[in-house]
Amino acid sequence: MKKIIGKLKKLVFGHVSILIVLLCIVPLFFVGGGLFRGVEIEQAPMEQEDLIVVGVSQLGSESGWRSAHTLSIQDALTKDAGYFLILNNARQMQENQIKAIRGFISQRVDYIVFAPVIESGWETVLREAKDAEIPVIIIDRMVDVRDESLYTTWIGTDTKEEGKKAGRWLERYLRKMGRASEEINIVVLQGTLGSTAELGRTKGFCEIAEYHDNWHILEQRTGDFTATRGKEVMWDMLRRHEDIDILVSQNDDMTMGAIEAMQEAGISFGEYGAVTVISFDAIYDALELVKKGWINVDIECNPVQGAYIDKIIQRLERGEPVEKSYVVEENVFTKENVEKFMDDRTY
Ligand code: GYE
Repeated sequence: MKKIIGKLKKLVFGHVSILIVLLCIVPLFFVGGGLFRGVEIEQAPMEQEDLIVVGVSQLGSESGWRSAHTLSIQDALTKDAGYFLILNNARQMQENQIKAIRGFISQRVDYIVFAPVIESGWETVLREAKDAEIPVIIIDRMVDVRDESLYTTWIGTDTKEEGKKAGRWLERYLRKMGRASEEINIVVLQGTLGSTAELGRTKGFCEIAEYHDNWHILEQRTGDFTATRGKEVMWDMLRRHEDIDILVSQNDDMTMGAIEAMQEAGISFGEYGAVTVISFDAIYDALELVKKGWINVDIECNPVQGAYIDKIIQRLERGEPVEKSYVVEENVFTKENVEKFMDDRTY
């Protein structure tokens, strides 16, 4: 009998202890998942030790340009090229980017790469990365920090120059049309406020506009770089301003939204229309509209930055010095030159 009771005890306590262990372990899984809920950071498996682990925080997926940018990173940082890529989408939220970067630091990745949604507010997290001795490569947009040693290098575009190109194109265009001394009403659809692309393009265009007393910027408003917001804001601007001559739209997605708004409102635009359209990015779909004469000019912004990241990491791996910034090349497209560039455009 004693033996039987003993066996029963073992069985019951054996199960109870398994249960206790399970009760302790299972919540840990949930907590672990919860730490990065909404940020979804992939763990680098142990067997990837011979690969270079790169944590990339992409700011979102708001535009065609952004998709091309993300793709170029994925194309460059492949396993075949020796990388283990952890890619995180911050969905336009700085706090998600900060969480992702902290996650990369705690995983001790080899490099942190990130495209900051806006310029301000990065000091603390960048200092954490520096203290952890993880090199940081900033891509696309810039950060506004006093201490430049908080990042290793930056790869991006000269967005202020892009804004100036738009202004200079408009000067030439108005001269060509014999309208250089007419009163010209301009509306501007801005990108995400406080982002390098918005700040640079706004500043660059305004610098040229300042030389012309007859250029009137009626309104500048953000459409957050998306087609939906671009359409909504354009609708509202058309309702409130009767005589818009020029639309400056800081990316192609907003331009496409604004075009829809103008079509619905019965306003003509483009080469033969009332509203001259100036756009930025030059993604394939927009170049088609340049070819059709719907967009008068598209100022290129080059999203193909993945190969630069690879080159820089390889240099750093060999212990070679890198520049503090790399600016990618860009063009200006109008109906006259657009066709010869379209064949090679993959985005
Ligand atoms: O122009 C826009 C995107 O930061 C340069 O962000 C980039 C901009 C690009 O959403 O389409």
